[in-house]
Amino acid sequence: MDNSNISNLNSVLQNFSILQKVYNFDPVNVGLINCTYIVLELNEPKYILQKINTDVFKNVEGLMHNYNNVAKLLNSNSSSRFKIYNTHENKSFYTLNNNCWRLISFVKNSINYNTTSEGKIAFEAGKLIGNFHALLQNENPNNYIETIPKFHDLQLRLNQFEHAYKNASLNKINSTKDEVDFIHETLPFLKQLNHSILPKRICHNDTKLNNMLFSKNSNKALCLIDLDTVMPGFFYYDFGDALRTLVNGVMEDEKDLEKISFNTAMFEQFIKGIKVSGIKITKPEIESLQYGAVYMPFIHGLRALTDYLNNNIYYQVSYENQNLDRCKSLFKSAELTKENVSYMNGIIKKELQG
Ligand code: GN1
Ligand code: MG
Repeated sequence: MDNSNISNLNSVLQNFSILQKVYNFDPVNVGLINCTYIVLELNEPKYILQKINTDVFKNVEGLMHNYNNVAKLLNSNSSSRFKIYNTHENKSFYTLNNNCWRLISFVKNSINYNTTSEGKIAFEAGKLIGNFHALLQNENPNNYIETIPKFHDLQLRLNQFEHAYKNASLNKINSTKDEVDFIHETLPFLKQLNHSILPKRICHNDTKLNNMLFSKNSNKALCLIDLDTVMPGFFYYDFGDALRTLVNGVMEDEKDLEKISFNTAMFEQFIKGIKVSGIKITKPEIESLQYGAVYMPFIHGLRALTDYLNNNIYYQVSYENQNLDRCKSLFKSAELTKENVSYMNGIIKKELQG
């Protein structure tokens, strides 16, 4: 990072109530929306500084309202606390030229993973998702703001896809024939779910593996990070989003589709982790889990495809066709998961419907 960037980031930090000194920064490049930096004090990670993408998160007040609500609850019940630092004006974010910045503490001795094949991590991840929902199960969804309306709504994402498809270049349309076929083949399965019998819960809505922190020493799950999309939703969102990143064994833009798997051992560990957590889910919720396992890689693939057709206006990409690669890989995950629906149902019934 060059000196002028370091100096700009230090000027941002001067607006927060922390010890004023010259810090160093380590950019985190895995997020697709916000810009994230680890703030280093003498090479030790001390804070996480983030520039919130206000094109995506238009209501930052609402986002921080949800964020603070959940952080308060989580911090009162977990050993791995993280602190949100306020500005000198006692606000939870700092605004400069239409940019909003947020500062939180770095959780000590923590590590996160982009992929894993360790059963213990899948088990811990299941426990973490279950515990997160157990803590939030009495929250009133009306006290939370839907900062991105219909974030995981199938019909909204289909409408956005169709709009992009109509306006896309012939080249792009020709390069996405297999993906479009896959959408049509999978929709009848996805449209089966009856949402009217599912309770609305406060969900994290972005529970991929690299949003979970584990202890560096013991690999025990510590906490979920990236609370930006905490909003009302359905349990199967968080279930399916975590599961996809535990069973497929690859990053979501993996080009070699042969490497993508549905790892049943990881699936079983994840379910066992949910079972031992404190969460109580209803029978219709249990029945929605196999659906969520397919739905989440599908919906992310669909959104990536839409952004590819729109010439990458939403996600940050590091090369031109990255969104198409993400779509292909996520659709492959959805396809393999769908082939395992009866298998998943057997395990889910045995473990969770006692
Ligand atoms: C985005 O920026 P990041 O990685 O936290 C996206 C999620 C996707 C994810 C794909 C607000 O999250 O829905 O799952 O990319 N967040 C938003 O890895 O669109
Ligand atoms: Mg996120």
